[in-house]
Amino acid sequence: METITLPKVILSRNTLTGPSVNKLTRTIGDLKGLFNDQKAFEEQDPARTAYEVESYFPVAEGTEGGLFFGITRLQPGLIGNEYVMTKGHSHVLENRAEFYWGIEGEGMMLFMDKSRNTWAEKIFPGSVHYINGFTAHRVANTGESILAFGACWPSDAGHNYELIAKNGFSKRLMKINGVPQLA
Ligand code: S6P
Ligand code: ZN
Repeated sequence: METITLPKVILSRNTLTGPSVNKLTRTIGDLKGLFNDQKAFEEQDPARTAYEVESYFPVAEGTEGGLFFGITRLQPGLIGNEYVMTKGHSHVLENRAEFYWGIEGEGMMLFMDKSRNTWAEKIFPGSVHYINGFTAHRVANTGESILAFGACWPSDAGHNYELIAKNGFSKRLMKINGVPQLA
């Protein structure tokens, strides 16, 4: 057995490469129903990329005790007055926590607890965000360029997209008077 090997995955600023990297692209069309301004949403090209995710799953999904690692590159822009954002999710195993961190660009991390209280933290290169269990999370790009961020989460957390798709967050991140505000 080789005792010195090369890593399976390389993180180069905002990009994860290697044979073990899983890639996912979400288009604007995949975000149907999430934005407040339906008319503005329909004026968008549904095939346009909203974000790309590169993930490393070193163990099988659902494994207790393992970790997953991912990088997301979220495009800038507004749909109506609402910033382009990720779908957002909570975890199937609701007590599972997660770290996000800012790599490039600027944005806002949105949190919502089980009582539907919503709050936000600024994301910027070097910012670190701890997401408690029982807390839904999503990211919005409030800048003029790509927002790249990392995530690390338990391999048995699972993703629950349905709750957010159905009920949304209790507040939206809107551009009001030229600045991001929860409304
Ligand atoms: C996975 C981690 C991220 C997100 C990605 C896209 O747990 O939180 O990799 O999957 O940022 O967001 P979403 O809400 O569409 O999964
Ligand atoms: Zn998560």
